[in-house]
Amino acid sequence: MVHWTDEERQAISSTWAEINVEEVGYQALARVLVVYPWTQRYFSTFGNVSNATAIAGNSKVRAHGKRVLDALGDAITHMDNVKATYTKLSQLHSEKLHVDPENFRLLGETLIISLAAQFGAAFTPDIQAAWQKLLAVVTAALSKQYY
Ligand code: HEG
Repeated sequence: MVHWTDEERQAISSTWAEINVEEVGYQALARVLVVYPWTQRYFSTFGNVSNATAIAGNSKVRAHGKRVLDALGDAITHMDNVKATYTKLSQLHSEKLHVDPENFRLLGETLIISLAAQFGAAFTPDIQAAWQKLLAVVTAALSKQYY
């Protein structure tokens, strides 16, 4: 089982308390779509996501960014049990959505960049380390039901 120190729990909960999940979710997802353009193909039902301007005006991207961050909130609520929390979500991404699990890691990286952009110097190396660890746990849990 993953061990979390009090400092790590505090770093994550204090950051989480200060973010707007819709805005940060949108920022992270928009960066994935622009920086790693092959991810656009998973969102063919969302209409035009082919460039930064189209993505900025796409309400489905915004809604989905919020949904992803709400799911991340479930992981934060269940930090000691992320694998079980994500069993169904992992199955969905594997069996129905056929999302290559490498993309979970990429979204984690763009989320880190979105947090750094919001918090600036307050996003210290220690706080980043706690978030990198959480996102590694999330990525592993979302990848668990792939075979
Ligand atoms: Mg996924 C649906 C969470 C990364 C592509 N994603 C969903 C849903 C959730 C979710 C909660 C809705 C599930 C449902 O309908 O019951 N996604 C989620 C998390 C993360 C993630 C927590 C990573 C931290 N997803 C992710 C990535 C891609 C992707 C990296 C592709 C590059 N997700 C994807 C697609 C859908 C979902 C295509 C279906 C969207 C739709 O049709 O509405």
